[in-house]
Amino acid sequence: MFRKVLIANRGEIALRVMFACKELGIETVAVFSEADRHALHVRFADEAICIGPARSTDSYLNIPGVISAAEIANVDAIHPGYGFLSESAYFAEVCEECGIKFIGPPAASIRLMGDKIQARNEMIRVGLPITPGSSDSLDDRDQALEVAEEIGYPLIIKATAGGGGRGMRVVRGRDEFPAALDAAKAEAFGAFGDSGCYIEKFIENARHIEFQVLADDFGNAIHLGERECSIQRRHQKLIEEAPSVIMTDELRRRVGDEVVSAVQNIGYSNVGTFEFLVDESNHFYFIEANTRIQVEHGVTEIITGIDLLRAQILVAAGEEIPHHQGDVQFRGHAMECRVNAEDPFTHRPSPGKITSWHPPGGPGIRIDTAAYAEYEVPPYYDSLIAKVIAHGTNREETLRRMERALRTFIIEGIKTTIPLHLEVLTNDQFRAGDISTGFLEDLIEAKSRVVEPV
Ligand code: MV4
Repeated sequence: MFRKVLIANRGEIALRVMFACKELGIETVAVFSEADRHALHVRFADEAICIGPARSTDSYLNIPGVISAAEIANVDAIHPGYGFLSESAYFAEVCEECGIKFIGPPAASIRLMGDKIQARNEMIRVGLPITPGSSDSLDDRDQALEVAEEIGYPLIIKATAGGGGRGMRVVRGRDEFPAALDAAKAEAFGAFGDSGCYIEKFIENARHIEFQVLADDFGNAIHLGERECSIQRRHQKLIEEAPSVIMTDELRRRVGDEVVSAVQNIGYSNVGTFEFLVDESNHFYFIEANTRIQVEHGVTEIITGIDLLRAQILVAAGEEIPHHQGDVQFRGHAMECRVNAEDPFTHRPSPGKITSWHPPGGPGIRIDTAAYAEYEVPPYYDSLIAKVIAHGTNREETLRRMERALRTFIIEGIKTTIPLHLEVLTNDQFRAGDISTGFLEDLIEAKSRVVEPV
């Protein structure tokens, strides 16, 4: 087992990793930027090392800085959390070359999944159902149009290096295609330094459902069921829940087994998420895989009773998965609302001092946060300030607990997304489970039409 772990992250996930380490008897080392001097991850770690100025490119993303801190503190391993360096195959390689264990999948798996075309082709090879689409980068314009005609409209152009929605264009007919391709390529180049794009058939009114997997270095792999993540806005998830209302035990077993077999086939280890689009006939289509612990992992922890961070650290330390598929049970219902420091309806960031802070508790409520009263939310990073995770025996009870928790969550001094969450939670369509990826944007648009202009 590791003696000492460096946590290359900040905010609530740095605390979540730290809690798992403490419970395993592992010493922790925090790294922090000049803007995070008063952050809780700095206060709660056994050691803390400043690695640079506020801008994340100068601190949390600075590989030589993070590695130097790891060398100075003499750690055995680095946990990257999510975001920042968590999906950098290069960083994972640098860690290994320095004799530091990267707590995540093998660098080769990160690199494979980071290239969305390669990931698609590999999933076709191992037999996972996938959206119809192109198997090569669309470099030649005439050839690209031919491929588009073959796949048919509507289609969606995505960036090979993308994920999370950047550089995407929906195309509804032949005449729109050339301009959309040029725009997608330019956007992809700007965002990723790589203009590579590919095409998929566009799935209308899709749900976004993902499967959590856990695998070790001995070829053991299990799935921990699905999370429904259709409530998103600008490709940012707002609410996640498990189980999905469309899921049956039969369907979960079938898709879960397919994912597990794919994971074993590609030699994946550690935690991972396989994202699917699900059409109106409940057909699953793989779209991409995430090779990190995700923001919404807590929803799965609650319904399975499995500590994903603990399991992740154990398998990285060379142990076998501490669970068998047959032992995994799905109990009750869980839902997470991401509370961000931003204007709930314009989406504008709202950094600043939290003047008043009282997080909810009580039956079935878990709060993952690194904020506190008088804390100053810095403007430099992601605006997530708390995750409210509700648990109940069924969806109805979970919804009631979530609503109660959000209505008694006192946060003053900054704007938060709580009013938007309440709008969703009290919506009849949402309460009926009738959701798809377009739901939130439609709701916000409908609302902006009835509210008088200011
Ligand atoms: C899609 C899709 C429909 N068909 N792919 C992928 C990343 C995720 N954040 C959004 N993604 C989508 N991929 C196929 N083949 C629909 C979405 C999608 C979406 C697309 C355009 C505009 C808004 C969207 C909101 C959610 C999902």
